[in-house]
Amino acid sequence: MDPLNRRQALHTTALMGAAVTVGTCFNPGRVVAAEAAAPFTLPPLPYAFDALEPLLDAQTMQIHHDKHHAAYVTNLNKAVATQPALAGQSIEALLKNLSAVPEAIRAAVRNHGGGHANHSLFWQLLKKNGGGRPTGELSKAIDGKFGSFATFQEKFTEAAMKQFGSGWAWLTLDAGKQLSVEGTPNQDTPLSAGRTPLLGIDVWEHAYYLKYQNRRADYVAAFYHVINWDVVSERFQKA
Ligand code: MN3
Repeated sequence: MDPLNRRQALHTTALMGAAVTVGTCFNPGRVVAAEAAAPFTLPPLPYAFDALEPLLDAQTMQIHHDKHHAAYVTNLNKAVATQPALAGQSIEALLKNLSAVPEAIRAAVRNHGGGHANHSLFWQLLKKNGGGRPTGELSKAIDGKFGSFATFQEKFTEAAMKQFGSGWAWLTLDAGKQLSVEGTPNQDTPLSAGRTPLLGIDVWEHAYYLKYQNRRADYVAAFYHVINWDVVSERFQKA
C-alpha cells in the first residue's frame, strides 16, 4: 500500500470508529450522559448591551455577560459532567443543598454555579429607566422591616460598600417571611443559607471597574437608577 492510500485507509478506519461511537449514543443511557455534559446554558441578556448607558456602560455589560457569566456556565458544566447522578437538578436546587453535592465538585458548584445563578438573576433585576422605589406589598414590607425606604437604602448601600473584596449585597426573604439586608463573599448565594434573594448587586470589580474604577460608591448610587422593582416585587410575591 503506498503511503497516501495507507493514510486514507487509516482515516477511513478512524471515521468508522467515530461512527460506532456516535452509534452508541442511540443507547438511551448514553443519550442522557451526552445531554448531561452541558445542562446549563447562558441566558441571553434581556436587553441590549447599551440599554443601561450611561449608568452601566455597554462594554462592561458585554464583558460581564459574554465573558464572566459565560465562564461560570462553562466551568459549572465541566464540573457536573463528572457527576451523572446530578443530572436534571436545577442550579437553585444544587445551591440550596450544597452538602448533598459530591465533595469533588462542591466548591465548583458553589463558585461557578453560584456565579451562574447570581448573574442570571442580576440581569433580570435591571432595566432602562428603572429605579424609583417599590410599590404595593413589597413597599409595605420594606417600611415594616426597616422603617422607611430610605433606611433600607442606607443599609443596602452599607452592605454593598463594606463587602470586602468580591461579593454581593442582597435584600432577602427568609422562611419566616422576614426581610433582611446581607452580604455574601465571592459567588455565595443566600439560597445556600435558606433565604430567597429578592434584589442583589454585584460588587465584584468586574461589574464596574471600566467605568467607575475604585469608585464603588458611585456604581452603587447608579445601580438604584436601573433597578427593575417590578421584578423584585414579583419575586417577593412568589416567595
Ligand atoms: Mn459579576
